[in-house]
Amino acid sequence: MSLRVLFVVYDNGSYDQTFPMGVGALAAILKKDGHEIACWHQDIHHYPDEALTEYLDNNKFDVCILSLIGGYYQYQKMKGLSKAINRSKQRPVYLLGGYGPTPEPEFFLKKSGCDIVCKGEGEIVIEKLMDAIEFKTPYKDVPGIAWLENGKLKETVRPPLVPSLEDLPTIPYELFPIDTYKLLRVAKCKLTDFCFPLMSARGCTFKCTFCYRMDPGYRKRDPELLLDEVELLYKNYGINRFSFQDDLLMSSVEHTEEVCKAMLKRNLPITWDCYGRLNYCSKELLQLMKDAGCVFIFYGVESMDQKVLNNMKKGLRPDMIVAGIEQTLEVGISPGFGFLFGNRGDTKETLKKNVDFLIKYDDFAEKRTIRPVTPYPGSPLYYDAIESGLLDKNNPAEDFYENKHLNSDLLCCNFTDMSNKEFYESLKWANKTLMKNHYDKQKESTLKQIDHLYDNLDSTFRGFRQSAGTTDNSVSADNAFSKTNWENTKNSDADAARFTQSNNGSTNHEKSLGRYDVYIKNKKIREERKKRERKIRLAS
Ligand code: B12
Ligand code: SF4
Repeated sequence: MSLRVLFVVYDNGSYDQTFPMGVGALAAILKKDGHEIACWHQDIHHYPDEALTEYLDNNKFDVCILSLIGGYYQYQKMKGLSKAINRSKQRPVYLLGGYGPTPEPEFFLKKSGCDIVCKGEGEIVIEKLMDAIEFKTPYKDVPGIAWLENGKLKETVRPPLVPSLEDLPTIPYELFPIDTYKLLRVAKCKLTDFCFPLMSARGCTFKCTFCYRMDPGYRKRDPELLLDEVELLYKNYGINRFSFQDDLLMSSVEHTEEVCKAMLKRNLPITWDCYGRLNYCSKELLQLMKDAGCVFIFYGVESMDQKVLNNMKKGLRPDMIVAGIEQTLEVGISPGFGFLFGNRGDTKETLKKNVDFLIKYDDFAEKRTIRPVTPYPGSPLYYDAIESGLLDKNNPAEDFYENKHLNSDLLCCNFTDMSNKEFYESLKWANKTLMKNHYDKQKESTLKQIDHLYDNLDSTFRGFRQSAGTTDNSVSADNAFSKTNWENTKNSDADAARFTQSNNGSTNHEKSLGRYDVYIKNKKIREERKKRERKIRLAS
């Protein structure tokens, strides 16, 4: 016998969608165990919440699953969808899981009316829970879950994490509308790229105070098996741009090297982006990443003030940040910047440092704005907010979700010495300055393009509309002609090349292992030089 399971994928209010990898991971386990899986894709079809009631009334499911992170938007979606599920005439067993419910299971059980909250990584939990549901055995024997019994919270201990990510079954992509998901737009993608998220590892070893890590530790995938999945997605779905969503692909120099080596070995015509750490940057490593197809690295910089960085346990120094960003730009990778305002120690002056930095190093790959820090439930900052009275200690989750975290661009808790009024005035100034800079530069570049078009009668111009609304805003005056609506006319083969499309590859260079060998050689030279310099320093 098997269970009929429905995944409810909520609407993110966006015109393009990120494939829900958590749902995919759970679907892989359910498929392996022979359960029947369906998805209600509100994210793609934008159905009203009530349509879920009708769907459940007309289609019998044993279990329905909602996976949720802890944002205000997801919380509101959860409330509407829970109502729709609970109203159904043949309501299935309703499960919630993910980053949102895990640290505050009781609150989510009560608010959603769901039957069970599943905590942390889900593969082991879902397998055992499905058995308990199917064979009607007690929940208390299932690890990593929480439920209410006569209004009282019951919880079981978390199971150990899956020791090796290689033991997990591959996501059953054939069960999902990948042709829609691959239309996702990401920074520095071309109009013709098919983009898709992927994980090279799970976890993060750093401990930034504002960040909630649901599970401890760090587990990486075998780079060769990771590349098997890249190859499968490229060959089966034409995906040629991979957006690594693990907390930190650059979690260590070693892991970054291994992934790059595997990318070079396969030599697929793909590009990729990832999250990076500035303390692991070196020009050689970044060059290796570039050679392996990396076009964009999103760095969590957070602040350019040392005290604020220390307060949030970021493990970075402003000089390290500047060096890393300069090296990134130098090798030709576009940097993305995450900045926060409102951590302990933040003032108007620290904010100004952030704005100055963003303007100086902005390559216009994305719009730059700064957001207030949010103490997401489960993060060290959440407990700091509770302890310092910024969140109600009797029901912090209720205070967070219902009263304080109403929008990611508005203050949730004020950790600074500024008044809320001063805080907002500062942030308003910062974001206006950043946006003005963005649009000024865009205007400047567009006007330059018009000059270029008519002065040079450039027949490769793709039309003004082609560039409107694209994510490629590479519009600095210097690179005005690398915009998406301009094709490369610099070499004599340009005309032939622009009408010839043998595959939808987004790189124009061959990736070869020779580049890895060059990297290793340069790394050795750099290490030797460092050793020599150290010896001289010690001797003098
Ligand atoms: C991709 C992503 C997004 C995508 C989500 C798209 C999608 N369809 O999934 C988008 C861009 C929408 C997004 C937005 C935000 N995100 Co985000 N995002 C991520 C990211 C990078 C990857 C998520 C992922 O796919 N993980 C891989 C899968 C395998 O893991 P998973 O989804 O957690 O699922 C596993 C478990 O949670 C569990 N599980 C989940 N559901 C269920 C259900 C059951 C029944 C069971 C048994 C188990 C279970 O099992 C799964 C397999 O092990 C994570 C960081 C990370 N590396 O996880 C941040 C992360 C989830 N995001 C985060 C945040 C804060 C946000 C924002 C709120 C930020 C903001 N202030 O704007 C916004 C939301 C704003 C908004 N308006 O919606 C935080 C979450 C913090 C929190 N406490 O919830 C994270 C952890 C980043 C971080 N380190 O801070 N995000
Ligand atoms: S913010 Fe980034 S580096 Fe810091 S703990 Fe979270 S994932 Fe790790």
